[in-house]
Amino acid sequence: MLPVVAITGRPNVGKSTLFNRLAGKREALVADYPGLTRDRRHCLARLAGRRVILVDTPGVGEGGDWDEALRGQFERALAESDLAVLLTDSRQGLCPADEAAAGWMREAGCAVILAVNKSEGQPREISVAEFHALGIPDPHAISALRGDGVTLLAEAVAGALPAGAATLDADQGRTRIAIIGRPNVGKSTLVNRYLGEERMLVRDQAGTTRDSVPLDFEYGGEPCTLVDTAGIRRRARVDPGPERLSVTQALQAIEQADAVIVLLDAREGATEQDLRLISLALDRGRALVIGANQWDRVPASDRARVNDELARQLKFLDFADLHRVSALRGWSVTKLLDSALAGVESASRDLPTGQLNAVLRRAVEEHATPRRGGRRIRLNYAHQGGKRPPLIVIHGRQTKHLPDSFRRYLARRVRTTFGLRGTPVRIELRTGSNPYKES
Ligand SMILES: Nc1nc2c(ncn2[C@@H]2O[C@H](COP(=O)(O)OP(=O)(O)OP(=O)(O)O)[C@@H](O)[C@H]2O)c(=O)[nH]1
Ligand SMILES: [Mg+2]
Repeated sequence: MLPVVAITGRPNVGKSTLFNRLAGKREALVADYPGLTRDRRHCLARLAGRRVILVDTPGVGEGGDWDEALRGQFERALAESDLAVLLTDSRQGLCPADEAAAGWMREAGCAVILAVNKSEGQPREISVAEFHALGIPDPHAISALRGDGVTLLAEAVAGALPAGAATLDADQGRTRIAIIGRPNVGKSTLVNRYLGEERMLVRDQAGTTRDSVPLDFEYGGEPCTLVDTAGIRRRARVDPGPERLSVTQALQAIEQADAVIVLLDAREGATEQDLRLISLALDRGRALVIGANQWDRVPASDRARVNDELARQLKFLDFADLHRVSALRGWSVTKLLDSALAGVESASRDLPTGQLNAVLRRAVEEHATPRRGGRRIRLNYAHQGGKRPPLIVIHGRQTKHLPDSFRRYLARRVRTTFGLRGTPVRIELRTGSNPYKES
């Protein structure tokens, strides 16, 4: 489990600015796919070397009023967090809403670090003076915009986090599969189907009860573990209410998995939230398979249309298998596992340098790179820089001007040549004669 850090505070104090600064350079080098909804409120970040899930929250409590809907979001963000940064604005000074937020966090028993933003150009003591009244020790004076004090803040946050809880160990030879999806799409039904169907899947710890090693099973001789999203702890300081999409939970599950099954409701097609979940799995580079569930409930006369619509919506995901399934009836549910395992196998493949360079040469012959200032962008040399997902490092000249569409084209060529299924392929471009120098 990764620790979760929420950035909270009134509107306009600079939460999103701080979020963006702490998020830093996106780890992912997956090309941006047109049509993907990206989540700008959650990200994986590294604070003083510690990996965390960072959550940006909407501003609450303007003028001491609590907008009910926003407050609900605020409470849920806190309930899922290990620690909150309460951000205030030194220019506006202490506001009733700051006091309300601090009071509420105290009630909720939430660990809080206070940061006084927009403090550039004045001594720390002056910035923080009136905020001592909030009763939160050691306020930080920062400028999210300029970066002043942000490193110290990040260190303080990292230092205040609980010791790392155990995550599933990557090297136990088990393939870890997460099932994520919006509420009520049928995740639990699918999990039960996998774990209950003894003919199909033999759980390999005979005699162990479901609560001790509940989610290990064997599929086609392959030891697997279902990453249990339902069991991913909700920090139950407040009643979470009816099941809602928790991006934080989904991120925790993605983090622990080798492959992700995104389950959606075929009757509704790929909704914006489904696309958001897909983008989170892609950003993390996980092997991916899509299950269009409740297929048994799509009237036969409507299936062709629903199918076309899904294919159109998910066209950008050309490398991921899409299966029409019914978790309830057991239709095609093993295909999801087949695809997940195939995706992990593809993601782990060795891609020999000679063949990669042949792919690169042919790709550029058949489709010339664009020109930049009269000269073509050059792509000279490729090698594999990593696995799970495959990372292809390409060295050349002026590579930072290569359009995303060309990057996607290269990824597609690599995938088709090597027959990779179910995994994104990352392309990292470098400019410079020294292959190991960053552009
Ligand atoms: N001078 C100064 N301005 C800042 C700083 N941080 C943010 N701002 C500005 O404050 C304004 C609000 O910043 P946001 O990051 O959008 O604030 P927010 O808290 O996310 O706002 P909501 O999400 O609407 O609640 C923007 O104009 C920022 O450029 C800072 O450190 N110094
Ligand atoms: Mg914001």
